[in-house]
Amino acid sequence: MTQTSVQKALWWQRGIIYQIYPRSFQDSSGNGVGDLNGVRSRLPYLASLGIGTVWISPIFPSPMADFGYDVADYSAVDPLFGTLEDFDTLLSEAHALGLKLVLDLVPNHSSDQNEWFLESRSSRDNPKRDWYLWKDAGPDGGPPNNWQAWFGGSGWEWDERTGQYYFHQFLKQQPDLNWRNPEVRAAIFDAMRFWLNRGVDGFRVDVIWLLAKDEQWRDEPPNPDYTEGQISYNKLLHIHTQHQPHTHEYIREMRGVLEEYPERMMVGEIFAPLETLVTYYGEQNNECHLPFNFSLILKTLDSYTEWNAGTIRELVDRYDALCGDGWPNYVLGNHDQPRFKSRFGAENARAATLLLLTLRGTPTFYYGDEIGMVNGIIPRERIQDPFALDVESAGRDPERTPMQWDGGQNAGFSSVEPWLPLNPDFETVNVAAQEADPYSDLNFFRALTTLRNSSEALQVGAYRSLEAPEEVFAYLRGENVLVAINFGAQVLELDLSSVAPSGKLLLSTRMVEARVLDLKLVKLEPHEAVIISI
Ligand code: TEU
Repeated sequence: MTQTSVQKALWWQRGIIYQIYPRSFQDSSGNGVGDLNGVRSRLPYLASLGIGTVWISPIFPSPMADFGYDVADYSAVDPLFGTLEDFDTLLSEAHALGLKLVLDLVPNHSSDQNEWFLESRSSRDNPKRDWYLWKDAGPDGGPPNNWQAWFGGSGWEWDERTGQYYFHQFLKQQPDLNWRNPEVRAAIFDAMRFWLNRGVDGFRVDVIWLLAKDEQWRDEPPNPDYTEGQISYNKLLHIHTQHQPHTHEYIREMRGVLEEYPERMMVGEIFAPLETLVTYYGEQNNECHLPFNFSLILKTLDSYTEWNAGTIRELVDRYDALCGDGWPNYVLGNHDQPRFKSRFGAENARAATLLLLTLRGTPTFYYGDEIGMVNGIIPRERIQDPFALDVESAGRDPERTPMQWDGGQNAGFSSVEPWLPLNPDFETVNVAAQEADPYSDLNFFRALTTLRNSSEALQVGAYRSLEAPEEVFAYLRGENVLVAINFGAQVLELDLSSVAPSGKLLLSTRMVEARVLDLKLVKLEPHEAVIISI
């Protein structure tokens, strides 16, 4: 790989991305749902974290069937979140603090209440009919083929009035746009320009790998590896609805829109094996700046990656090599996945954070993880996520509970009962309590970002893993930073003297004093991770 100097590195290569789920960050209007002015009031906190970029999940007008991932108007702000003016103020204040701001673009599907779809479904000869995927019934009068929706059941919905089916990969309230139609692409590109012209720094692009569909509408074959208990969507192999060749073409066009502006970026949401994932950089690095790498979360779509030194080393080694000239990136959590502290175990949370922030590439961090938020507990009657209702699981609400600002009423999130229940641990796990404690998770996170932001090796240095005992993952960044993580519950003594005779401990998950270390005998406590300069 070509070593980038820190001066040459772009903001999205250097800076940490922090994801805000706007419904759950800070309510300023007193309705129990977070909003833009709420985010704005927390800008000083965001700046204090040492992050570089804030990504906000969708804020556009939406019936909220999928909480904003069903967009009714791509060029406006939902009144629930505020006004366009609120947005502009937030953006300029964020910029003044040196923070970049990235929005969530949802181009694969719109809301069924979007004007475009209302027109499209109004008659078969409406000029926007072809903006969505309409098909006649199959020979038996049923759906045109066996394509499924992620959230359960057939992906086809019958439209009584016009006597055809339309396709939706998610909820039936989220009809898929027809990306083959150049007018659709132009409309989405105009929406991008609408935000770029206001000064937005880029987009996280929702399900970018699903944009194109098989032009022959062929049935998908059964998945021989399907087992009972997986989501029903996994019964088929999605060879005709995922990773279609035209998708790359559409992404290149989208990239072209970003290139009309200086230094804008897109990060694409893609679930794929690493070998496929890296194809989304584009052959000439002309597709996604960052194709989201979810491998620290998911092994396959239905199984989580375990907190195991060998597993993680193997995937980091493979991924780092596969990236070639593309810039790597890592994610530990988001609004669709259980909190990593719950997945990996509380005892491993700091080590996982240290891992994320010391690997080569851009880290994406989810709001609340810096104070150690865990999955919330959602009583059946308070479930909000439509995915949970469809698949009879806990769904995604547990990772969407309100940010825990203090131990007072509604955790400082809102003056009224929040839209999702607070995690009961908020009285002890909250920002205010952790501000006051120099050894808190929050201050550990800050120490880590401070170190990363001042270290050329951690920001842009090459990555090389080192031979180490089974329970340890150890690697070098650049020439002079060494990271070692104890994945196990035993005290370990490591010999790291092959890289240097001695070093200086810069940071430990235990937040002990910096000190000189003899690398012939480095002692790691259970679950401890360390950063050493050599
Ligand atoms: O997610 C796509 C996706 O694949 C996830 O929905 C995932 O399958 C699911 O959450 C189970 O883990 C994106 C958004 O991130 C998600 O919030 C939206 O619901 C979805 O697209 C539709 O827009």
